[in-house]
Amino acid sequence: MTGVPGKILAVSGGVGGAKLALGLAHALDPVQFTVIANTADDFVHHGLQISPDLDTVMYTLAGLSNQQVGWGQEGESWNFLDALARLGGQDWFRLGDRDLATHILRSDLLGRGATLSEVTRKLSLALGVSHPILPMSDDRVSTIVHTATGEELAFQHYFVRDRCEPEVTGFHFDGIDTATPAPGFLEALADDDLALIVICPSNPFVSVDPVFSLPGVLDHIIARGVPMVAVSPIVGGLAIKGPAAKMMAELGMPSTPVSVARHYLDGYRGALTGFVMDDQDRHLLNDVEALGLPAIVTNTVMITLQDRITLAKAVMGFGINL
Ligand code: FO1
Repeated sequence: MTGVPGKILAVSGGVGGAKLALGLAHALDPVQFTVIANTADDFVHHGLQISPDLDTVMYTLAGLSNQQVGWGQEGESWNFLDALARLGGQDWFRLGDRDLATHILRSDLLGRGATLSEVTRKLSLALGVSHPILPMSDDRVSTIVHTATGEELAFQHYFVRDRCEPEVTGFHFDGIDTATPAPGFLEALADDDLALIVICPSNPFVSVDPVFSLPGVLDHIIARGVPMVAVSPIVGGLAIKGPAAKMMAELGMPSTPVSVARHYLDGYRGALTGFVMDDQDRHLLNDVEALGLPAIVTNTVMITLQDRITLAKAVMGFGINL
């Protein structure tokens, strides 16, 4: 389906974001749709440059992603990790044999002077992904998680090694003040044909906030006045996947779509113009609209590919007309 006048830019991080990105990719031509992926989850592990949210959206659009957990590749083998553990190496971050090729090639190319954007383009084209996937920045930005014990954790240590168990008190994004949006990101925002920005159902704090904290991004969006719609990652008081609801509770927020809407409204200087929430939260629609935010209720729980495509079309139909 195109039928959509203009271009769509989606901001995605994590598994939930990639699901909607896939629905949008099925509904839009490659010239119409670009994904901006969070890179503040990135880290160096075993000497390898690992970009989980870029890989999750790349594998998902390539049809290669593990359907059970959403990250890594389908049909993986684990010989590398087993051999590494036998040698006494760290095996808490599970790198499959096929996935390892991505990290090795990315690390090799980056080490020889390529930018993250150039590497992402090479890898995604090699995997047959025709819709452009851009890192939010080619500069290193690292989410640091502040915990109740006072310890500050690198994101993957919090998320994977410590299984999201530490109590969160806040975050900061190391490197954000000097990071610049990746080539193509600001150009996409300046494109006269840009009709809509979609914030996918990703973790607001650690997947979405880093992207909009990049210097210049919100300024460009506000100057353009382009519609921007967010899909709630919280359904019925829970995150479909990941620690968003737990983080909200620890930050003193009710884990509801209303809190997500308020977080984006307060944080993004009025750039948010619409909100999409699940049927299960229909009773909260008035609370969101009372914030002055137009909202719709639809099915946002994406089990099947058709769910992804249907949600994508609902988001576009709503957002385009804001
Ligand atoms: N998430 C986990 O919970 N456990 C893992 O062992 C794990 C390994 C992994 C390997 C490659 C990759 O691209 C992602 C991986 N993830 C894993 C997900 C990763 O932690 C992402 O940061 C989350 O998806 C949140 O964005």
